[in-house]
Amino acid sequence: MTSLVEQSKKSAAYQAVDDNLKPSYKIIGIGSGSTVVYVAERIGQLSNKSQFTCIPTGFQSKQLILSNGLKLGSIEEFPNIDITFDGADEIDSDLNVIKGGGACLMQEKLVASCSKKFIIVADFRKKSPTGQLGVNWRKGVPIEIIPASYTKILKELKEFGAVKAEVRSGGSAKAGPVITDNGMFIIDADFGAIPPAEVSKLHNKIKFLTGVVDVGLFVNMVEKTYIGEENGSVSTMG
Ligand code: ABF
Repeated sequence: MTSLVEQSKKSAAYQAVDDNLKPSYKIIGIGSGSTVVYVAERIGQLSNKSQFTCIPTGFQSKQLILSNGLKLGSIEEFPNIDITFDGADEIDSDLNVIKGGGACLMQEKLVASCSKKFIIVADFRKKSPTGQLGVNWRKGVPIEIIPASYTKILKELKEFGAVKAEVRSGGSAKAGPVITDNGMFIIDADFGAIPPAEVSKLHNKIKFLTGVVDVGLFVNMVEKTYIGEENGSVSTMG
């Protein structure tokens, strides 16, 4: 039996594709995570799917494109993307989002920044209940860093007010740090609730630190969000 959360992911993804994928589009960005699985599935059902070239945001995303019979392209060949669909860890009232729970934030931001339209698909748990980031998503802001810089950056994040900041590990003490598709580490930094007006400032401060590759705060990038609600409906913002 499909769970409520799974059903809400599917409804949001299917509606986002149905509402936004125009026949004139050629290049589509495909994000990462468990909600985008349904985006790729929906695009894979279209009779005109061969007209689209899909640009991945990481290894999982590449597999999704191929397993749904879609044409795979690269961001190097196609830096002008018509539309990108991606998931999120949390969404605030200004459509700023936390991303990177799946450790793909750098390539997700690269693809999003090359896209004319950037659409977020998510289940009801991702909408912040207070409109601020860092409320439901308590694991912290994911930050991709160059491995040798972690001691320095952990110290700087604490000076910036992080109540907790740590290098993400593979789940056990023995597993060691998670390594991204780019060969980097991820730090998760918990700043508590971040008011929408402060997100850009925090993003810029972190991004400026030497050793930071990119920050899982996506500011002023999202055009529209599709949220699968608990009652089976899909709500949109933007
Ligand atoms: C990616 O997958 C992320 O940046 C985010 O961390 C996550 C969302 O996943 P899901 O759709 O599984 O909740 O898009």
